[in-house]
Amino acid sequence: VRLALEEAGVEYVDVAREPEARGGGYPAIERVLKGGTPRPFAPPVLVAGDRAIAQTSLILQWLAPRHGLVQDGEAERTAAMQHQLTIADLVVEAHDTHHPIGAGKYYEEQKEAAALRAADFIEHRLPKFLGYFEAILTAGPSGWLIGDRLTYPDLSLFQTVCGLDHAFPRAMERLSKRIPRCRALVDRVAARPRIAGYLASPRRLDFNQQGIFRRYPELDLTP
Ligand SMILES: N[C@@H](CCC(=O)N[C@@H](CS)C(=O)NCC(=O)O)C(=O)O
Repeated sequence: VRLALEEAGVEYVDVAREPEARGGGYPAIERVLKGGTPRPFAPPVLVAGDRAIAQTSLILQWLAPRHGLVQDGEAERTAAMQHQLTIADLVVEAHDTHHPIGAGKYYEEQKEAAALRAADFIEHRLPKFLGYFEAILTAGPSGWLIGDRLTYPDLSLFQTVCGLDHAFPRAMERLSKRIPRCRALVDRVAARPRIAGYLASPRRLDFNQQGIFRRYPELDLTP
């Protein structure tokens, strides 16, 4: 969501990262989660005017036509949402490598299952998902997922590949030669002037051990 706002050059306030004294932080998240119709289940939530929209894919679908991040045609918009939802599936599976039993339990309570799940993810699911996007990029001449310019699922694929590089550096290194077009897309997104400025700024959050893409070396390929 941040990448879409940054690429579009939209001003926004990342309320969770504002100090509580300025109306931000956890109380601000709680306020947003209690408001809205329907009430959101979980962050992220985009508040725009009197609207509060939850679910990453829906937020992106709502933002994209307003900020030139998707083409006008129905076929292109459907393709964008299809790619976005496939990326969302991949993100859930990446998360489940470290939390295969319960999202509410600590990683340390599910390490054995996590090792099995991560091994299967690395051997089968990761190459299948990224191989799929590689094939989509190979089928078109532009190097973007849809048509001849960047759309919001390109940003999401960028974020996901960066996250996977962080979480599974050895597995991603091994896979890299089989996904040159995904790699080129990542470089191309990172070089967009607004995105480059964002990535170099304090607004960009580092990957960390509380997020979706966590680095547990024991879950990566053995060296
Ligand atoms: N499918 C949702 C997932 C949202 C999500 O998992 N949010 C996390 C924080 S980033 C959360 O607070 N989850 C609470 C929960 O699942 O109980 C999306 O893409 O926005």
